[in-house]
Amino acid sequence: MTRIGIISDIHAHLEGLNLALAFLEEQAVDEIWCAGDLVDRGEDGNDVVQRIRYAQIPTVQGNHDYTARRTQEQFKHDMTMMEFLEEYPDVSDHTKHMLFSFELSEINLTYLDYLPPSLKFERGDLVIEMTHASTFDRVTYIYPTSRRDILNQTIDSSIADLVILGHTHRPMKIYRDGVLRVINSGSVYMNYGMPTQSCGILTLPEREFTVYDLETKKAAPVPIVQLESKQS
Ligand SMILES: [Mn+2]
Repeated sequence: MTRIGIISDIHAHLEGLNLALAFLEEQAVDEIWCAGDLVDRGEDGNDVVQRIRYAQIPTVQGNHDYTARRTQEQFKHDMTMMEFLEEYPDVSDHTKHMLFSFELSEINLTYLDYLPPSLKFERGDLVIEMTHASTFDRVTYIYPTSRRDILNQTIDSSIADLVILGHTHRPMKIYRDGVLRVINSGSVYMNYGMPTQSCGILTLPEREFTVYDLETKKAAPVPIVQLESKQS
């Protein structure tokens, strides 16, 4: 039996990342994988990227990781922003941190640039694909409430037996014909809904997936979708 800790959407919040890593260490998982979006929104972009780098956690490139270098370059040349800061030097620390949160070191930017959009793992007889948004593009949000054909497309666009997604900040489990096919562990820093902070543990070869509330350290109920193969 292998237990894999799944984390996602850290968005420059070191506290959330540390909480998740401490919890998964406590749970003695065999591996930890990350479904992307290490940066933007929070203040700890450099610390988060460095922690993931040093721990050598297999990570895919989220949309925020993909645009990090461009965002930073644009900001440097954004005269309105620079003038704004000159004009209002006493802007709150929080706002300043938000504006400067994408000041990432060159080595961290390079790390983000070279993250793969998708990773495939083989564990026993199972192939598992991890990607940030969807299996067919890099932007679409896959929700439990998404149209059924979109959910089916998510499964059929991958050769994998099981797909791991992030991006929505909403944990979910999608089954087709009673078999677990798509999972999302939610965000370690802020979910839209309950639990507010979460990570997951995937157990193989059983294909069991449990989402944990990082505040209570307890298993959390998550939306489940049951699909049926199309009748031919
Ligand atoms: Mn995202």
